[in-house]
Amino acid sequence: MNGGTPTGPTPLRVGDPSDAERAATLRRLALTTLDANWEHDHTVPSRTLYPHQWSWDSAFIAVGLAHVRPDRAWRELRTLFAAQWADGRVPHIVFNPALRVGSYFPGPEFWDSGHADGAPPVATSGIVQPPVHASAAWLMHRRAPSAASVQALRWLYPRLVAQQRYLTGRRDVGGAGLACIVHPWESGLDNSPAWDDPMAAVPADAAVMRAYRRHDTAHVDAAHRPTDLDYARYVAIVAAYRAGRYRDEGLAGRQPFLVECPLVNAALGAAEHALARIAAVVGADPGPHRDRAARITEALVARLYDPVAGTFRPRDLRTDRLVPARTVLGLIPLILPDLPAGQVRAVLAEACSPRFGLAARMDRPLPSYDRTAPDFEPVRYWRGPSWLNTSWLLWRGLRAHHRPDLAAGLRESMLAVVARAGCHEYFHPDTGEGLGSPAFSWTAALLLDVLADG
Ligand code: 2M8
Repeated sequence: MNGGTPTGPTPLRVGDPSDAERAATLRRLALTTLDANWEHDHTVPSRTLYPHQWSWDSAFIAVGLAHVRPDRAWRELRTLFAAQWADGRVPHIVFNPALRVGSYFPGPEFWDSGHADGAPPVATSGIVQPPVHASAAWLMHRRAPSAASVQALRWLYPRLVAQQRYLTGRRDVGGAGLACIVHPWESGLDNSPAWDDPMAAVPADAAVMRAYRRHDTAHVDAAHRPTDLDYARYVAIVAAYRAGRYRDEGLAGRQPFLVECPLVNAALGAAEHALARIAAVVGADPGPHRDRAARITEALVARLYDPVAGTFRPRDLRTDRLVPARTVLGLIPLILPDLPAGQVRAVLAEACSPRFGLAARMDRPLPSYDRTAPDFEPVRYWRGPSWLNTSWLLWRGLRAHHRPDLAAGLRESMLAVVARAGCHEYFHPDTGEGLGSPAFSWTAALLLDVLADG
């Protein structure tokens, strides 16, 4: 696979007579993909590249499964939260013990969670991912409320609360009520240009990777993935955290990468809004969740909004500066229903600028990075390609802030790109060519959610 000749996607328009047919075809494709990736009690993101269970993937997958396989949707979340640590952290990977050693790098032997206090019996990683699970659980229940969904919410509620407590407590390194991430993997946007500056401070040498075997580049063109130097730094950060047995006391003195991410913190605030709704269903008090939601939104605006650029940016806690890159991360705070009007306007202007090209009729899918930047890379993972999950989050934000015109444009671009290329992991932001895994679960799942809105 390579960058490909720009042939350009030919999006079908809403109202086209073949719309219903296209929707039916896409639904079948999505279901086949999700069924093929189901693994006894969870869904793998991809059979080849990611053969274990991933945290935020499972939340997106559960949202889609709720439309077609509700039992499996709740099971997906139960399996993930059964691996929650005693301190409330939800690990970003839950390893499948049945897989052979070496089926993914870095695997359970590298993370060595067994020696950490409060880790579950099953092997996991020691870091987290964006807390999109409470919002997912609320959407799932709202989609098909039943005795079973209420029961599932009752089981999940204290666990979701513990997840929030972990992130706003032990991870509040900046002291302002936001969660700090200690690894780019925690953002989910591994090699985003947002991390270039903070990562440059992580001492590492690409040659370190000669001691390990990467598996990703056996399945996907190396030009579409993070570099060996990126991986050397990923490994160095995990090694530092692992050396402290993944304890969070004194993080500022021990960890080389400490950042407040707009996506992670927007998800954190949205989770409190969702928990307020869930609390009302399970007989708990929604009030404290509403208060926490308001505080998170306030802190997010105070610390991560850049009034000069008119977008949100991650804050590097090592330098106390906002990072310069303008990435899709900056648009995601739109998912907060209580985002102030000024920031809503600014984010919409940023999204509709030539940098991201959001429009009521889009000619190209939403990129993960400013497409006018000189270092925009259309095929390299999170440094340019279009991803369904970030588009879906923005789509939800547009609906929450009453922009049906833009939401419809984005929805159509998501459908068109999958109709043309299939359930790929990511897509060329100009041609729509499919990149990465060709049978990727969250693409399939979020497609189902988007289709249900038709
Ligand atoms: C990617 O990240 C993993 C590490 O966690 C990897 O590159 O091996 C990211 O796209 C992340 O957001 C995603 O959750 C994961 C599994 O799909 O893959």
